[in-house]
Amino acid sequence: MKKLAIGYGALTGALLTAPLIALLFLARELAELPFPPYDLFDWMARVLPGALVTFGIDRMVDTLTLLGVSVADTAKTAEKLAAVILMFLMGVAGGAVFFAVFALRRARPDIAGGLIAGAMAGLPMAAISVAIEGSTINPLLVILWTVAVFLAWGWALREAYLRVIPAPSEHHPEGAQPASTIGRRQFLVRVGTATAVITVASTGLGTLLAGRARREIETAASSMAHQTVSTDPRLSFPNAGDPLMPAPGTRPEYTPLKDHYKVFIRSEPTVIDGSAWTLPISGEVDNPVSMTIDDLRNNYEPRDQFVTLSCISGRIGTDLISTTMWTGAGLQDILADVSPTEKAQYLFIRSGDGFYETVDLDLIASDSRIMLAYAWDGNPIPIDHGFPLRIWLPDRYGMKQPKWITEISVVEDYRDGYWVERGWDKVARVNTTSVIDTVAQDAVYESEGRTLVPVGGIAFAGARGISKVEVRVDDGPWREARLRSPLSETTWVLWRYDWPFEAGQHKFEVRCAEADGVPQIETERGNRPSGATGIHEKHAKL
Ligand SMILES: Nc1nc2c(c(=O)[nH]1)N[C@H]1C(S)=C(S)[C@@H](COP(=O)(O)O)O[C@H]1N2
Ligand SMILES: [Mo]
Repeated sequence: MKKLAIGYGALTGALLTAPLIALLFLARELAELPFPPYDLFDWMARVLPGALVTFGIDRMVDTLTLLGVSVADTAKTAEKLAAVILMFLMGVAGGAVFFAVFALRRARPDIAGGLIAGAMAGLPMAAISVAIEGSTINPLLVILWTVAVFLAWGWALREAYLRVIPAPSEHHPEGAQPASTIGRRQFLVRVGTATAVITVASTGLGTLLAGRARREIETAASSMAHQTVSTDPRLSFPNAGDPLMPAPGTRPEYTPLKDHYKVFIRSEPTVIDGSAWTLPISGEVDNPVSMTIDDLRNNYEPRDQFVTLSCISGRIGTDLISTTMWTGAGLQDILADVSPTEKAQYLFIRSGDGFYETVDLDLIASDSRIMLAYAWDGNPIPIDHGFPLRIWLPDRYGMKQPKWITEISVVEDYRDGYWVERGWDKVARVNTTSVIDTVAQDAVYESEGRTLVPVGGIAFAGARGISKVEVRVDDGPWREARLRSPLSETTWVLWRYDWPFEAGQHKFEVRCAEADGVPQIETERGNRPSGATGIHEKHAKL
């Protein structure tokens, strides 16, 4: 009977947890309530050791890459699926444990038993949601809703137990059919049907509503757009006159916004209502302020900058690198207005998703390009990329550059940022890297009696510029590639090398040097803690 009870408990857990998750999803889309599966998953990612989380992410990226799917598009989907499955399995386990406990004790659970089980799940879950959602949702609402929902789950678990597990008096000698078998079967079929209906209906309705809040904010943001940048950056590329055409198959020099890579710590991007948002800058300052997005736009000379941003977790040849035009207010100008005190040493920046970083005031003083950016590609920064405000630091990996900024404190003491606390580099200066995008076998052409294959890609050295790119085929001599002038001194450089065609299987390698001649590090090194180094290679059969 005990084994049977565990089995029925697991089944009941499954039948109750599926509609629970679906209802939580619907509630989130209807009323912007928290979605515990994501919160639990995000919380685990936050509290587990950084090395373990990175390991997990890397294995997932490897798997996705092996499956041949785009990491950028699929990683978050896989993560969300994992979050939902995790909560479902916890519900299955919870049901099994509940049934096992009472079957072992040969006790009938009373209402309190069910509610206690619900509270044991609901209270920690509520605490986790409050911790993760931070100030974005009213904590009292989060607690009430989460606890209520899980209490209902516990209550239903107990009701199911009473119907599924026969009372001890009904026990029959081995082999005899318990009288309740038929009733139990009918009950489970009924619960199963109700489960299916609720799960499908809630998921369907939730999907229909999905992204409602987000769309409202997007509409509001785009109505601000006309105040942003006057010219379309794509109409005025500064290097438009450069005659060097990239090899066919080279990535776009200016990344279409929808293709810009995305990295964020939570399962979903953080949605901030730009019209209600203000940025407090306080702490070690003589003149604390609170700025609206219009203050930042109107009171400071807008700075446009073509920027290549990259992620420290990318391996050699990664997709986690993109280029667009950033517009914002110079941080030196803003600091001049708030006037830091003698003691001030750092900015401590907090974000709406719980992310944080420290920026050295000396760094800001040394580089007038550092800005608080409110526009990308001439429009308000997209929600996924940090609407309404993010910082830009030239020459640093993305991990040092908070999106969705909600608060800036000027402080005396240094504090490690979110990823630094999890074992990544304190400075996170971009490693110089070069990548082969294409060996354009379909674009082979004749020139001066020779057959040439265009080979091309990018090279990037943060804000240090690129002076040279070299290509080597089959371990032969390094040959210099031609460089296209970049969009700015802080973007990648497109290069091209036309290789004399030889049929067969070949290995192509690339390396580069910074503007002052410092070569890229050729030694192969993994991404953690300071970003990957090594030579990118591509194999092609011609
Ligand atoms: N608030 C916040 N800012 C953040 C992050 C984040 O998770 N939360 N991720 C950082 C990392 S690791 C990178 S690589 C860049 C990515 O910016 P993007 O998604 O706009 O490309 O944002 C950085 N800023
Ligand atoms: Mo990153």
